[in-house]
Amino acid sequence: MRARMAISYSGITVALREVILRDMPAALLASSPKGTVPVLVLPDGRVLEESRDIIDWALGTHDPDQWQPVSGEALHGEISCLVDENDASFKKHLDCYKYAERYPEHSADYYRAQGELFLVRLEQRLGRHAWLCGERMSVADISIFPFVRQFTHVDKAWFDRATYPRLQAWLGYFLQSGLFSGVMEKYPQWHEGDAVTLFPGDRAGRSQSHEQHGAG
Ligand SMILES: N[C@@H](CCC(=O)N[C@@H](CS)C(=O)NCC(=O)O)C(=O)O
Repeated sequence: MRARMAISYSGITVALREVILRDMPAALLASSPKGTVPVLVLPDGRVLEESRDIIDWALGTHDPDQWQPVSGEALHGEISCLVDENDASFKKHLDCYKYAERYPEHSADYYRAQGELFLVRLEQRLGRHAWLCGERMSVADISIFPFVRQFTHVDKAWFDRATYPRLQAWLGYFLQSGLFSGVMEKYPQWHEGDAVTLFPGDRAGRSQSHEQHGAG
């Protein structure tokens, strides 16, 4: 989701190949044997296999609202650290909480409490400034939002009752945004020989076109 949000925001059009994870197409595995999505194949043959690399590439191509601070700024390091923490520990707790039956060493409540340590930090950050890393939206907000969304969806009633007013408002902003609804559109599974599907939508006049494999 975050790679698609960054591509959509940057105004680049890619050829989208929707993948069902249990039915990985040979073409995807030929480009990226590690068999995860998203994968972006660039016209020069480079293959980006991590969503963060795709985001960096998209913002490096066009970043109209400067989501990515200039390299070398202290903010750059702060954003990287926060997203690293999201991708490592918070994502691990999210997976355990979401699929608690697969991790019977602890209860779902335990995993939720572990994940909440990160939510508390996000809430505190939003108390200090309007967005996670400052007064403007940054790549940190975009990179972390999909995971917070998943976490809160495990037990939405719980999250609605919980006292994270700023995080709830922050999440609500994204859920109502055109950026989010634009990436939630469903696409049919891609098969070899299919006509090209453009993402995001068919935009006349776009000149850049790359190939992206993604799961919905
Ligand atoms: N580090 C990767 C993680 C991507 C990831 O976990 N993708 C999931 C789908 S959202 C996947 O491909 N899972 C298939 C698998 O691990 O077998 C990234 O952010 O690009």
